[in-house]
Amino acid sequence: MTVLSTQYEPLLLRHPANPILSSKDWPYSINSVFNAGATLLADGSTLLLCRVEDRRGLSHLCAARSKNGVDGWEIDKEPTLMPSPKEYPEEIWGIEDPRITFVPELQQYVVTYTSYSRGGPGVSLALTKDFRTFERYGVIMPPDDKDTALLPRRIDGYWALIHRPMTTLGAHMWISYSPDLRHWGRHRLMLEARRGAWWDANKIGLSPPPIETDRGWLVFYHGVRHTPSGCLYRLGLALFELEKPEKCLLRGDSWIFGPEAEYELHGDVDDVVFPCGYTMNPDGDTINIYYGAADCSIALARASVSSLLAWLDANGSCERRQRAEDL
Ligand code: BMA
Repeated sequence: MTVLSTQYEPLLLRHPANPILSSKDWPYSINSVFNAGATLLADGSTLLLCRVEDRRGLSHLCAARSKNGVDGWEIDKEPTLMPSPKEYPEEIWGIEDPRITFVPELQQYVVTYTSYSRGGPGVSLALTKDFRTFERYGVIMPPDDKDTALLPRRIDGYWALIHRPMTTLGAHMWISYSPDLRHWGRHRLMLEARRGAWWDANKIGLSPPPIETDRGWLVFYHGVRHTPSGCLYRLGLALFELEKPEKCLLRGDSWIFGPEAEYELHGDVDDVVFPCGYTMNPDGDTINIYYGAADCSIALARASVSSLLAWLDANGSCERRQRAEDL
């Protein structure tokens, strides 16, 4: 049996300037801004690709750039990536929740995002060098599927994509492989939602893209708890094998970050923390996690990768490993 550590110091520290971006900062009229993908640009500045919901209820993506990743944001004057339902009918009800992976082999950023189609949410992919022009590949995973990110390098010669299809098995995390980013196969169940009263029962999904460490891929995932007053979105942690990322090495039992601050508790959707991106500081250990708060604003929390790994060692177990491998 796993013995829970008695350490309760917070692993993710909220930035005092939170929330760092909201609708009042926007150069054009919007309803809300949240769930942003994040990356560092070649000059060391931070780029957020923000999900912006307009006043019709449809979302598009808009880039914001800052030298220090905290303030002084320069926001594109117009939407950066709009849904194009004429060419991509799966984007008819908007595009949402981008994740960004810089891929050294391609010298490009790969953006995966939710395309909201008549059939529900699907996964779309686009490549960009500068977040000004994009090469769209269209839908790569049919509905109902979302919460996707590409790993930054090939595994055994194939690109690897984490995603969350809804199947009769439930809302679990899967990984799929491709030779060319267009054709996907070798689907494997990666991490299952737990059941019953657990904080991550029934529905989980990848949060930011995985962080490559020498011990494995460190993965933040969100768990959705259904309560009589609505859903509670919280974050958990797991570690996967570097050259076989469907293999879970450790999974924390408790959540490590949940809605507590006013801007996380109250908004268009109460009780939501939803990170889609992180950046790494030059020390190679401090990460800046950008998260949507209550579907209304973007907030920032900092964490140390070595502390996250130490927490997993003290609080993680391999309980789910066998089952996921069996399927
Ligand atoms: C999820 C996604 C997120 C959203 C969250 C809370 O299913 O749609 O974009 O932030 O719900 O509403």
